[in-house]
Amino acid sequence: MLRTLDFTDADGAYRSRLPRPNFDVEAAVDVVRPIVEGVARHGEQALSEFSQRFDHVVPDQFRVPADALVRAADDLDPQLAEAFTEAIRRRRQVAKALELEPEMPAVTLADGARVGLRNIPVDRVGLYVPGGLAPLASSVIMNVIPAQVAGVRSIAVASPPQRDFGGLPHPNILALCHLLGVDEVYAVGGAQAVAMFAHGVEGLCEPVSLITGPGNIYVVAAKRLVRGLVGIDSEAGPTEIAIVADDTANPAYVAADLISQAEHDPMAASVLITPSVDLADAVQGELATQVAKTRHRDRVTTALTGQQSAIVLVRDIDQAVAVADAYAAEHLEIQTADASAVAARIGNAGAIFVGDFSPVSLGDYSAGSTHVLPTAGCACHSSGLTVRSFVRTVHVIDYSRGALLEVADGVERFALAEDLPGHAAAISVRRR
Ligand code: HSO
Ligand code: ZN
Repeated sequence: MLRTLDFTDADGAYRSRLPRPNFDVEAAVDVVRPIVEGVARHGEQALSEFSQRFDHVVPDQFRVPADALVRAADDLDPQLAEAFTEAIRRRRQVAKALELEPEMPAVTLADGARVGLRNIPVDRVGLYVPGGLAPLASSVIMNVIPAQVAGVRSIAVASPPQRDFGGLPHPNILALCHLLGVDEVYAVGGAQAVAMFAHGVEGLCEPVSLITGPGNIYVVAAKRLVRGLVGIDSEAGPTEIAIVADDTANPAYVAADLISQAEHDPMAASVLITPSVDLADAVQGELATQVAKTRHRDRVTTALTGQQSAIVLVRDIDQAVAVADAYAAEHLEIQTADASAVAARIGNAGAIFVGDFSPVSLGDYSAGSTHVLPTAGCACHSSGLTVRSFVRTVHVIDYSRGALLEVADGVERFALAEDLPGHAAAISVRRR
């Protein structure tokens, strides 16, 4: 089912030889520009028009009423509510224990010369939760918790109105907002939601400073358009999984995990990197059996047979690590002998899932880690969404007169070397 790429004779230049989906954000930017401008100019009237056109329903009110949030939480199946609560608890524990940077004391460079760092949370953020092929309620947890732990004062959530739910976002999304204590929720989807957050809509929604959260190509394109006016998290493309596995791996696990991410999107990428031809054959066999039984077999098949998915045959685990680093997967699983040691050698990945019992599906919901992760190779320069994503680090410079005079000659010389005498004067005026 997966095509095979034989890298056993290849040395380097892996990145350009590895498959990627065709995801043309620039083309989508032209499509969303009138939507973003429409919302910026005409506010709610434009939201109604685009809701009708893209979501085929116009909510009675774009702001979800408080009682709808409470009702959604009350109506939750108790066992699902328990699963939500446990996922929240674990994600919050990791965010507080590992991602919240303690404020360090300022450094004293000389008598009276101090430089410190202050972590200041972004004041107001807009979090987008997709509807689309499957409304991803878990994304509420992954966006809201790091923002809350960072200390963001004002959090707004937007998710597309659903015709089947009377123009409200999916009830699980509303229930999770309520469980997390978020009461500013909008039934607004896609590029319109990004525009609403970035520009604000009079009488409805104040503009935000930062927009995060995954979405389809139009959401990504809209974020690219408003970037600068507001901050955005990294641009998320179709989801991807890479698995480094050897002949100790269980082919049924490997196949199930490849299918799990292919289930998201016909453009999703599933890549197996292995030195074992036997494992590759066994995984192909498992895929044939498991795909036939899976509910979303059409889009899974499209994703697995697409040019973006493959089995990459390598010489050994060393080469597997090099290829995995070149791919810089959003999700990288290691199913090999001594998986921790192999994982420790990985330089580029959004998240690393170690061993047979840490599948990506666990991380999607309840591992405690984030599932908002860099795609398309961006893991070589970007991180997933954590508390840090919601904090700015501000240098605080506090010098006395004496401490300034100690470096004054150097600063003035430096400024004159850049032909900026005004800069030098701002020092020399303090000599008198
Ligand atoms: N695997 C997706 C996140 C997700 N999966 C949400 C299920 N629900 C991108 O990391
Ligand atoms: Zn997933």
